[in-house]
Amino acid sequence: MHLLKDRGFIHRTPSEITPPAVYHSRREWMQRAAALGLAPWAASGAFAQAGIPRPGKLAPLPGAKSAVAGALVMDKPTAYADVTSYNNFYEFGTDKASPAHYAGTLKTRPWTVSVEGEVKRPKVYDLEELLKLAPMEERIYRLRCVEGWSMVVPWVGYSLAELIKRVEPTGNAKFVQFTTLADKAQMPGLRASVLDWPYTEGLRLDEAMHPLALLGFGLYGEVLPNQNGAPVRMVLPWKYGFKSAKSIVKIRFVEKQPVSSWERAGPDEYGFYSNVNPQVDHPRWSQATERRIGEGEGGFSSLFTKRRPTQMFNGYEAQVGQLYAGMDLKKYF
Ligand SMILES: Nc1nc2c(c(=O)[nH]1)N[C@H]1C(S)=C(S)[C@@H](COP(=O)(O)O)O[C@H]1N2
Ligand SMILES: [Mo]
Repeated sequence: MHLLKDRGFIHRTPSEITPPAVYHSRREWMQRAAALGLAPWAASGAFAQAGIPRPGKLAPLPGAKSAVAGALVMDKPTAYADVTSYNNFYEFGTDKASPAHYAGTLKTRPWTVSVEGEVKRPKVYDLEELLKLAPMEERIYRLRCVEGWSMVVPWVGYSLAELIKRVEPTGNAKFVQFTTLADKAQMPGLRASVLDWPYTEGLRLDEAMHPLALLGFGLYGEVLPNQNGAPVRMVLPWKYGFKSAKSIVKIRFVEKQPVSSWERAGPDEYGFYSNVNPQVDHPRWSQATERRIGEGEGGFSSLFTKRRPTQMFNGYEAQVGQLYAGMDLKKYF
């Protein structure tokens, strides 16, 4: 913790985090869905088919329903308004509302992602090429933030494995490192030294190859809003949210386990694996339960809504548990 404190910043304890406003749009949406006889947790694609429009704020990016095991959870999706206004994207400030306010300055075209390191076919991909690389799928994932809140988001993208297969990792590639854009002209949050910029994250190669590891380009049937990591980000539903780097410009294959930004800032608090685990608490708070954003209509959500139990690997144990067979998860947290 020492290090984060030295930087004049400390990750707030969950009780200090402001709850998001409760939006009427969600209630209306649920009512319309009910009137149409749709299950409330139906995917946004199903809503579109039933004539309920996508948010209509950004360019459409449809995805076919994913056939990947575990890719479509049955939980109700969190309202678009909440998903796009309650964000962690420290490059645009540390308050939950800052990314929605300030990420308008992010320029997402032209955009390239350099795929490099221990691969036979390194390549600087243009975004347009990445968009066409594999068929877009809709995936409804739970997102569990290390701070103790969660959301359910209908993402659009394809498995990162699709890209990895094409660049052909060498025998030396054991880990993958992701790097976010760091441009002071576009990102006002870089003036604060909360983290070492650029934001970096890492995965073991077999984790990165898992079909649930998503390269995300959109949500709710549209391209990603800037505050959610436009134009391309990672989405790792079984890990704490900070593992899913936003606005990625580099994917590097390496032999040694990379040190991620959060791990460097607070090694006792943020481990390399950071798999969601209700039995391994954060040193300063329990991880046993979580608050689902948008739950508890009526404005009393933070204080009086029952927290829900957090699930092992965020509920994806059947799909990803084997990746960690035999590992001491208290040690490799
Ligand atoms: N580059 C970058 N990526 C980031 C973050 C960040 O601050 N910078 N925050 C992480 C955290 S803590 C979470 S919980 C998720 C939030 O994603 P969302 O805003 O789309 O819900 O993004 C992750 N990716
Ligand atoms: Mo987070």
